[in-house]
Amino acid sequence: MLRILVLHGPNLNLLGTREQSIYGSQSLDSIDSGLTRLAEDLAVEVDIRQSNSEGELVNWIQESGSGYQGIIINPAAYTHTSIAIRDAIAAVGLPTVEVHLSNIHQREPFRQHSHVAGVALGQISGLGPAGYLLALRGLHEHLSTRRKIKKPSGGSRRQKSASR
Ligand code: CA2
Repeated sequence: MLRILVLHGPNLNLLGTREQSIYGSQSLDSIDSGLTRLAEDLAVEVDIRQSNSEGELVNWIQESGSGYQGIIINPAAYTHTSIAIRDAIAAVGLPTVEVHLSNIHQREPFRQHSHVAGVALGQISGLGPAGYLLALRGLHEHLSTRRKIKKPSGGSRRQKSASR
C-alpha cells in the first residue's frame, strides 16, 4: 500500500480560530479528517503531522525516506525562509506536493517566493482545504502511473525501437 506523509507547518494548528478571512473557517482536524477519508477511498495510507518547529519538520522529511512513497507539505511561513526544508526534500528525493490554503502569489511580496517549489513535483495554492485533497489525488495518480511503468508485468520482452 502507498504511504504518504502529510506535513503541516507552523501555526496551522490555529486554523479556524483566527484569520478566517484569509485561511477559512475549517479547523486542521477537519482538514485531516477529509484527507483520511479520501485516503481510504484511494486505498492509500496517510500519516498526518503538524509542527511549529523547523528542525522537527526536517527530521520527519529525512525519516520519510524509508517507508513512504510521497510527501504533501504545507510548510506555512517556512515556505519563504527555509532552505533546510528545501534541502531535506531534495535529499530524500520523494515526490512532494506543496500546498497553500491562500494564493501566495497574490499576497505580500515576501510570501510570493517559495524555497520549496523548486524541488516539488507541484504546488497547489489558493484553493483552500480542497488543495490538500487535490494534492493527494495528484500524488496518488503520479505514484500509481510511475509504479506501472517501473514494474512491467510478464517476461523480458525487448522494447520496440522508435525508428522501426
Ligand atoms: O496559505 C497558506 O497555506 C500559508 O502556507 C499559510 C501560512 C503563511 O505563512 C504562508 O505564507 C501561506 C500561515 C499559516 C498560519 O495560519 C494561521 C491560521 C490561523 C491563525 C493564524 C495563522
